[in-house]
Amino acid sequence: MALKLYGVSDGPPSLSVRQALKWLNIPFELINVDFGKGEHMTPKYAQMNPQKEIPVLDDDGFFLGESNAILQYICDKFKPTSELYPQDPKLRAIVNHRLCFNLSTYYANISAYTMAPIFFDYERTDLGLKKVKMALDVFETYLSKLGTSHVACDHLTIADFPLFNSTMTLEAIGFDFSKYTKIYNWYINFKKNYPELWKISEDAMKEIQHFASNPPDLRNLNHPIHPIRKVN
Ligand SMILES: N[C@@H](CCC(=O)N[C@@H](CS)C(=O)NCC(=O)O)C(=O)O
Repeated sequence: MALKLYGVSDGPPSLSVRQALKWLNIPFELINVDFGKGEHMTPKYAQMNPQKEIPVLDDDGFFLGESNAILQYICDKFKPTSELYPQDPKLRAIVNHRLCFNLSTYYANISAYTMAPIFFDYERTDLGLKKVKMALDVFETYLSKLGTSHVACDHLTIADFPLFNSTMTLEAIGFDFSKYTKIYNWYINFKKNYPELWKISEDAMKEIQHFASNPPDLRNLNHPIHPIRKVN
């Protein structure tokens, strides 16, 4: 049975998985999950992913959430010799480290500042900005220390995708990160060198920008955590 990916069109974790599947030429069916309608919060969805988060991969009834785990699984299962997820233990460790860094720090800090105030009733705060700058500083340091063209080595790996998509949300809100020269150059080069992968992120960025100017009406979402903005 064809691989299925339950994804949301403007969600960075979903974009990263789509980019890996595209790069690896793995056929899959993309099932759009309507975040605004709370399709990811239904009991049926929770059967697939008890975290009620998007994306979820369905490999013939094997359900996997957490985009990092999905990225690792699709490489291991379908393209085990691909350079996208190297076998060399040290190189693989750096890839895994950068995936963890994105999940725990980079995306966590950046999305709270870029995405959350677009979709929910949050303000951008000075503390939030400090956290973004801290994340950028650390990422800049990692890139400087390695001195490679990509985030883990001198070629594309699965670690590039999530870090790229987190950074894309900064561009989406017009946040100038050009003084982080290593990040900036890596980001620009990704766009230039992988236009078909950038297209996936670019379409999402346009959606995010649309929502930034036209806040979505999520009053029917009944979200268990996030405060819903009042829309006139
Ligand atoms: N750590 C998860 C995060 C996934 C995630 O947060 N996805 C968002 C959409 S971009 C979501 O489903 N949020 C659920 C909610 O806010 O209700 C991953 O990398 O897959």
